[in-house]
Formats: sequence, structure tokens, C-alpha cells
Amino acid sequence: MSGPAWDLLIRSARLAAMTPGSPYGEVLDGALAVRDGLIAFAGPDRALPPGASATLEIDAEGRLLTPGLIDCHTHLVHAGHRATEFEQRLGGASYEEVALAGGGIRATVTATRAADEATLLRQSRPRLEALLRDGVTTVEVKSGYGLDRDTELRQLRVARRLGELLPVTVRTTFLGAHAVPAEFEGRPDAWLDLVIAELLPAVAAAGLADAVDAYCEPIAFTPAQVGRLFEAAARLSLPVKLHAEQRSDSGGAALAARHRALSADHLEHLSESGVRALAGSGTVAVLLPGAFLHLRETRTPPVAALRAAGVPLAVATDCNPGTSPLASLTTAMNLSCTLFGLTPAEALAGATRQAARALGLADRGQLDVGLRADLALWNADHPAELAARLGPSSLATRFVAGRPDHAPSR
Ligand code: DI6
Ligand code: FE
Repeated sequence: MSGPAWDLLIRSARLAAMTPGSPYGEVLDGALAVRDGLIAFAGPDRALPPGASATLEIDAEGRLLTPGLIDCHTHLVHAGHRATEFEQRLGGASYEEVALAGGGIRATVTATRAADEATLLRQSRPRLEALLRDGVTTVEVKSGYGLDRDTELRQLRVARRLGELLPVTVRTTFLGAHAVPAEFEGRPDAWLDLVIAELLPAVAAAGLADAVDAYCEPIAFTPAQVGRLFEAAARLSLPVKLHAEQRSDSGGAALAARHRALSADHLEHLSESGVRALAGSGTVAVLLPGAFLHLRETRTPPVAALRAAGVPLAVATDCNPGTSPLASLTTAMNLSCTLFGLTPAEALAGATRQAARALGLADRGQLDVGLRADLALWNADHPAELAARLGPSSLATRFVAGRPDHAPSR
């Protein structure tokens, strides 16, 4: 008797479904089936209907199958590098001193403004390809290195183009409020006026942003300034995210919670009242251990308090040239455990289910019937191995909407 005909059937896999309610949502001897790009079955192999078959059948031989990984915070579209700045900081200069001396974000702005679309794409593509080789199937990409109308739009167009060229979902975020450009030195409000009156409407009209972000720090923008931008985003029905409490306790997380932001990111200097503000707001706390490590920060985000308050925890690379030149999400997962005290299960949930929430995406991030069949098959047999490894990826095969992006390998 012939059973359901599926497009893909993976059998004898160790499923880490990452559904809520248990650390990994594990099914030891599991199977997963896909039809029309969606998960049609996920459960014990023995529960498969008799005669089940598929166009492509894979015997996972007990290997680990997880949702495709989701990197919910990157600045991977940019030109140039900041290696000499790294030397300066190792020599004792602080991030702020380098920035105030005209380096920092402005150095990458200069390089990015000078790069045409083809150059920007050519320089950025290898970073995205590295993330894909490490199991990523959805990535968020911010602008913020143009800080003028044309270059901000160009950055976002390149991000969209990468999503067309490569088998990955790219979500874009407008980050015109990343820093005050040199032309507006000492006039942050004037820059924000232009961002709100001209750049944001242009980005929205071109459909180039899925969300709006800002950098809330004394060297960038105040909560009051960010509040103005968030109101403008709300008028355009664009959700918001915020770089908050990275270098100081500026009240950004509370502002993000008030605006029902998708996420508040960094949070090393988050206070108890900030934790209380996030609790119950639905705003996801996105942890960025790569920036913590690369800046040689010492103060860690209050993970225990966030966990106790039930604030969802996500983990991302923050891939950027200045503070987190990291293009491996499993490495960020490892660092979130070793530096911030997450469990490997929290790190994997942070790079799947919770990361999807930080992007406002309800159709992925778990292995559950009806969800998008973005999957990762690993040369590993325990889910903790993903965070417990440093160095080359153990990825065997990615599947995007059920399609393998190369022949399944060992
Ligand atoms: N915080 C960061 O760590 C990055 N952006 C931000 O808001 C730094 C970006 C850079 O230095 O290029
Ligand atoms: Fe960032």
C-alpha cells in the first residue's frame, strides 16, 4: 500500500526540533518529511505511515537534524576592513577614542561610500557564504555604513541581491541612526531630522527594509532621539530593533520595550530595571558575544536575571568589521556559553526559535508541521556538539524550503 508521496524524507535522524517545553525538543530515532517546502511530518521514525516515500530519501544514520540556523544580527554588507584599528586597540586605544579620532564606524563609512554596488557585493558575499557553510538559512543584514541617502539604499539593495543570488532568506534592517556622519559633526538632531524626513521614507518607499534599528549610546544617539525615529518607523508600520546598553546603561532597553521592539541587542550594561522593562514586553534579548570578545569587554549581560524574568534569549554574530569580525554562528553559540553562561540548549534555541522571534518570523526556527522546511543536517550526533565545537563547521547539508543546497555528504 503506497503512503503519502513527499518531496523529501529524512529517516533515522536525531531530531532537535527546538520546540518549546524541553531543552532541545529531541526525537532520538526520528524522521522528517517535506511537501511543497513545508514540514509535513516530524516525529519518531516508527510513527511514519506505512509505505511513506519521497522523491528524495535520505538515511541520516543517526546524525543530528536541526532547524536551519538564523543569524538575527549582522552588518555583513560593507567595504574594507578595520584590522589596523584592532592593532591600535591592542595597543591600548579604546573603541571610543578611535571613533572620536575619526576612525571606527566612520572609517567603514568612507570605504563603503567609495564602493560601487558590484564591489560591495563582491566584498560582502564571502561573509554570507561563510555563514551558509555553517548552517545558516536566514540572515538579517543592516545598513548603517553609508550614512547618506544613496549609500544606505545601495547597502540595502546589495543585501536584497545577495538573497536572490544565494539560497538563503535575507531580512534587511535600516540603521541610518548608527552614527552621526562627519558632515553633521556635533549636530545629531539635524542628522536624525534628515533620516526621519528623507532617508527612512525613501527606504520604505523602495521596500528595502523589514525593520528599523538604532545605536543608543552616548557616542551615538540618546533615548529621546531614538524615540523620535521609532515613532517615524511606527507611522510607516515598520518594526524596530535597538543596539542597547552595549557600552553604558543609557535606558535603551526600556525604550525598546515601550515601543514593543522585536529585539534589544548587546545588553552588557543592562540594569535590573532594564530587565524588568523587558520582562513580558515580548522584546527578545539578542546576545552578541563576538563583540564582547573582540572589544575585550569585561561586563557580561545579566543572563541569569534575564532567564529568571523569562526574557527570550537569542544569539547572533553581529558580523561587522569593527567590533565583531565573526562569520560563524556556531562560534557565537560557543562564546555565548563560555563567556555569558548560556547552556548549549539555550545557545541553539537562541540561533533558531528565539532568533526567528527577534526577526518577527513565525514560520521557521523549529521542526514542526506546517513550518518552512529550512533544515540543517550535521556530522554530529548530539545537539550540544554545535556549541561545544570551535573551528570548522560540522555541517553536512542545509535544506532551504526542503531543497538541499548540495548533494547530501558525510
Ligand atoms: N555596536 C557595535 O558594536 C557595532 N555597531 C554598533 O552599534 C560597531 C560597528 C563598527 O564599529 O563598525
Ligand atoms: Fe550590531
